[in-house]
Amino acid sequence: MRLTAAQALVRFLAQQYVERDGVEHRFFGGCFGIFGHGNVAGIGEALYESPELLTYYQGRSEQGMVHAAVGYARMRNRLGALACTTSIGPGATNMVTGAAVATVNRLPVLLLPGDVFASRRPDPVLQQLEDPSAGDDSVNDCFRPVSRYFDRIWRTEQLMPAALQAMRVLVNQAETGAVTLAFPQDVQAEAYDYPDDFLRKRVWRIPRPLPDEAGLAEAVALIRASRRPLIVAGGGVIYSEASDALRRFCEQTGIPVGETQAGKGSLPFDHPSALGAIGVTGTFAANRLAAEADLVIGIGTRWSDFTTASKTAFRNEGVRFVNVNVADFDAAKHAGLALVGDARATLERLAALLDDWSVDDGYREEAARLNAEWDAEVERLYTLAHGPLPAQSEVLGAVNDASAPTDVVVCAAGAMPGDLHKLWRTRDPKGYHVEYGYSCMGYEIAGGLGVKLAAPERDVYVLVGDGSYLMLSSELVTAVQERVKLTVVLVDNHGYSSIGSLSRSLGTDGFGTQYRYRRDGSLGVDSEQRDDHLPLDFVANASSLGAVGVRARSIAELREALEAAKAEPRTTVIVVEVDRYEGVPGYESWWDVAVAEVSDSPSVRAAREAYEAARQDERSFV
Ligand SMILES: Cc1ncc(C[n+]2csc(CCOP(=O)(O)OP(=O)(O)O)c2C)c(N)n1
Ligand SMILES: [Mg+2]
Repeated sequence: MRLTAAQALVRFLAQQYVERDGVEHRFFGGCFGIFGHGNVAGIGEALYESPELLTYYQGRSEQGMVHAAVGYARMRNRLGALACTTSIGPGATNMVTGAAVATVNRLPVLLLPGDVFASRRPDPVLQQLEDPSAGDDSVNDCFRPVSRYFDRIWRTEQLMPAALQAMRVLVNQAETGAVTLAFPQDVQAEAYDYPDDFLRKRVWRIPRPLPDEAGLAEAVALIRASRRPLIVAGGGVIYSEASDALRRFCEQTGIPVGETQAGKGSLPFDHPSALGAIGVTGTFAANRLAAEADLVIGIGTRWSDFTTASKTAFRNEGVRFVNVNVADFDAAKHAGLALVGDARATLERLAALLDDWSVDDGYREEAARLNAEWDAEVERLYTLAHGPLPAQSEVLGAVNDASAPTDVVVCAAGAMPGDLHKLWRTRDPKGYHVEYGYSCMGYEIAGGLGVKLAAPERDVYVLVGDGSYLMLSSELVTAVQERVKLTVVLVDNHGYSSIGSLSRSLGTDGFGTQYRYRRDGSLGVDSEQRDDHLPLDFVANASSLGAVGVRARSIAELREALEAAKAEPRTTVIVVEVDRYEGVPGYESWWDVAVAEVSDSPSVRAAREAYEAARQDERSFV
């Protein structure tokens, strides 16, 4: 079929399907795009000519489009994705941050940045970077380290192998992440006779690989020999739809579970084996059992420093790790016994091999008791009745109360991810969506849009700080345009409160973290009581973008506004001011943030001393 390369790509994408457990879906749910000279007449023309092939979504910012695609892919458990097309130059590089979000979180997105003329005829074109020493460099080379696969389509026929490689990586549960096909604008528009074979329907089967029997036998022996084993459930449990298998495994063996950010929701919050969040933002329940665990079974986790409390969480002298992971890269971490395989299939196999074994009753009861004690702490923080401004934890409590079990809470950066990790009562494996692999400010609203596009039947609650909102809230307009309803709760604490409290703990007094006017040459520090916050009106801002803007002056007003938002078909932004200094404490955990080794400031010197002492507890696990 004689098609332009762009037309062929769009036809190809529309014909890609995935199948897991006998259920088949189309892989691409559409294509986000912002047009410029680098794609308007290529991919833009192809989408215009055949709108039935791929739904076109118009973005506000290229970064926001990729966030939406990331949210979509995560909500679809990596079995669905969106493509993103941009012009060349700034439109393209605006996607680099989004690419990193996708790749760090191991979520599939297909990026199609336009690129400079392959022919080089009109060089330098508008927005072209000229490298005097390399004619084949363009700004799109920035995508290489943040993509799991990168190619540039120099020739029309080269589209075919590139598109097939792109699909191989996108659907590969171990490899997936951002896939970038840089697409020179002249090649997009050039025609070629594409064979029918390239354009036929293609179904990619998503396997559930099992670790080898010898590895399983070794793991079973380690589990049988352990007295205080602990599971750390990561995002892989959710993506593999392994939460039921995990619950059965825990009920059978009595092994309790701590959850990472991506793994939160692996067990419902009130399950007796659920210890909740683990690590820096963990509960005392999980962190106490982690400290004593003699065997740690990581399932689908990449062992970030937040999960391991910078390698201080696991203090038992002889602790060993067993890592169930579809990616051998992650399975090998912490010198663990690597069980390379799918989470669900591996859990089912382990359950069969351990059907006569369980932890002792005392340990089982200890976990259940800790679960109940932790929930009492959640209740306390949900109902602090702090004044005059409420505490953030009360806001989370109100949103948790207002939301249905299958609704989704979305967040990414600031103080809320940690508080949500600790306090959110998760009742459904897909109910908790905090992007904490890259913790990218500005993900919240755009990511929430992607979640809602993937799961229109669920209500989506986006929790966003004032800082994140100011960084990237423009996809609100896309939500309005698509009549996609989000309920956004904007927590206003006049700046970067999370970094403010981190700064105070490291001796630098919240410097540079408040939204204030400059006075006497300075923006001030936290110990200086000033009341000259910037005159930001987020209610007016949200309303001006077409959302319903509402101010809540108390928790009671917030509850009313949340109820009103349920009945409202449009996107609502509820703005609530909280007490910046009333944070949720940490629970028996530590995070390694490097402190200045020399400083004129006595508070920094004191922080450095404490830092050096705390670092003594860091372990290497090699
Ligand atoms: C894009 C990006 N820039 C910087 C950071 C570092 N950072 C983490 S939280 C934070 C402040 C966030 O402010 P806000 O959204 O108001 O949340 P709060 O800390 O007040 O809860 C910053 C600057 C980040 N995570 N992402
Ligand atoms: Mg803030």
